[in-house]
Amino acid sequence: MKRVVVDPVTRIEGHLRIEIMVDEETGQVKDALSAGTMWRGIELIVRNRDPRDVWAFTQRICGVCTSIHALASLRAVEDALEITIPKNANYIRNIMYGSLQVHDHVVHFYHLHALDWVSPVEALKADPVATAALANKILEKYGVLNEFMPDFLGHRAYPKKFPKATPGYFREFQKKIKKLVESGQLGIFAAHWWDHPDYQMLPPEVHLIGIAHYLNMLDVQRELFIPQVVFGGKNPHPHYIVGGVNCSISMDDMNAPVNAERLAVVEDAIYTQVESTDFFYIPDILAIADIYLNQHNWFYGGGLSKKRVIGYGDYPDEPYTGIKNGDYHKKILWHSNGVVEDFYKGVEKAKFYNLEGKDFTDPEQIQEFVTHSWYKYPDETKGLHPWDGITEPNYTGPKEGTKTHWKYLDENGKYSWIKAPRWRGKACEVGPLARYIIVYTKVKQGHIKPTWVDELIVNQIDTVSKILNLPPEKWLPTTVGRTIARALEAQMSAHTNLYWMKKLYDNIKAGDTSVANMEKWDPSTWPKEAKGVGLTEAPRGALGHWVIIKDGKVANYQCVVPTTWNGSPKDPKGQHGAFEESMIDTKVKVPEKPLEVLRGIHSFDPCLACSTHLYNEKGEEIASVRVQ
Ligand code: NFE
Ligand code: MG
Repeated sequence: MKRVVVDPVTRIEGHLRIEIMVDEETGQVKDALSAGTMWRGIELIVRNRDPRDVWAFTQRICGVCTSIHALASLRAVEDALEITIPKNANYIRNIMYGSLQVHDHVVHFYHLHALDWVSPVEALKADPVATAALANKILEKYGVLNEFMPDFLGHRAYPKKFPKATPGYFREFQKKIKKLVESGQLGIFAAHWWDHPDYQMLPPEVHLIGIAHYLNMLDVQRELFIPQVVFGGKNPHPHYIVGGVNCSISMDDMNAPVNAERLAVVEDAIYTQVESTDFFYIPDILAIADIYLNQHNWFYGGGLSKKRVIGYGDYPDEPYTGIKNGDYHKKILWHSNGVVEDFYKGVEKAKFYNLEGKDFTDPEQIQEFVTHSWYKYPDETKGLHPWDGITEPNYTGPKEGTKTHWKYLDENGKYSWIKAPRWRGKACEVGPLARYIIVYTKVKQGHIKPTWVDELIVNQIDTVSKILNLPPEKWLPTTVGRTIARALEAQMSAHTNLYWMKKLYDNIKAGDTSVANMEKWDPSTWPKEAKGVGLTEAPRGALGHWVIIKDGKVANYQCVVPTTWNGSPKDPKGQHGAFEESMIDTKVKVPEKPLEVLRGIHSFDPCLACSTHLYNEKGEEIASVRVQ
């Protein structure tokens, strides 16, 4: 057995350490641990504050998915105080949310995950003429999803922005890569295991397509986020307000925050989102996936997604009054709320459990455990529902600077700053893959009358299954499937933004320019005590904020965040979190360079700032290998 430590894992948000125990003969990972190595305590900072301010604090949980914590917080406070936001605010919040999804997913794939699949070194071996021919072939074969993608505005026809692939395009990018490699200073491409045998699994032309698009998307990505800037004033950390949004609308006033001209700018950004996902992200990932799955039989990393996934649902079509009373789930277009078990057995055999309304207030359903986390509970064999949640740090690990510092994680004791959320005591995976599995199961088993968003998702999954010639239960719950699901979700979100734009235009045309409901702004209108829950589907998975308001102030606040679910350590029953399970479901070719495992971890798009909601323990090594 070899024990391999990677600390810190790079190309993620925040500070993550992983340890794997590898059987050297077979390369099978036998056991694995993941640890969040920092802590901040935003949940404590918002205590005793005015609940109308909390969205601005919680948004600082993360510099990546910032606005999603504002959204969850607004929803929690509005749920507690029974505030219904105006139609325009609902559509605008949905566009800001959808834009976050597209931006976050595109940047994750190209800039955090792509180098697990494609290499600049291999890209130099490609012929630009052959690469252009292949890129156009890829677009034809894997771009077929575009045929059923709806365009609710019909304002722009392809290809206005992105020209067909040409040899010149690839030659230019190849020159840039060559300069970097020849200088001996790889810059943004430094410190990767470029000699790993897995990079030989793709032809050089695919590598060049991937790296060229990596560089191209560095430029395009900022355009994807323009809606945040128009509606929220800036990015990161756009502005909101309890009761709605705070960008007033006046179509023909040149100086209004939202007018005809600025909406045209938003619309243009949304079409750029559509083109980036339809013509780059989807074909690129499907081309790589097809080769990995069908030519190399590479089905690793499913882990917990095979056993159990959870989601909360999102995209309220119209304003709702209350989440915990069930109105939110009556209004949503995206029915990813629920739990699905055993999807790997096939969609007919998978087990489905619904989650809505009062399920989120039930103390037995969602709980957090701290048996293996650096926090203190009165009884650590039991979990706590977020309304009863306690955040009391209790670091028991080795001290910085001492000899034993970070030698090994203490798997029998506490070993992470991440708590362990569980559903009815059971470990679950969250994220795009979870959401896609849940919608697919609900529609195919007939649990819901599908909306157009649900149908679109089923159509995407069935089309990809046809292209890959594999049933969903085979390709979805894998590392590759997790990465495909994120791309499909980005494409769905981009096209959904066109739908919200249409609704926004129509509503404004009908004479409604209201953006905020201020009826309950004054705390004297509030009950003495109120409790709320705010739900959303953050880019990395199901996100919930739970608030208790007493005498106009926050009495308790708990965030249960996607990477807290996925990156959780073990619980009292010894169940691993999703990162750990995915590592155990993987084989590595070179134990001291576990690229396959990193690829699996990256496929979750980990965010440690969110999950530990930062005191930085300095690791002593970047990557180290120890033999047991
Ligand atoms: Ni910091 Fe986050 C997302 C949240 S953590 S990125 O998405 O919530 O998983
Ligand atoms: Mg928390």
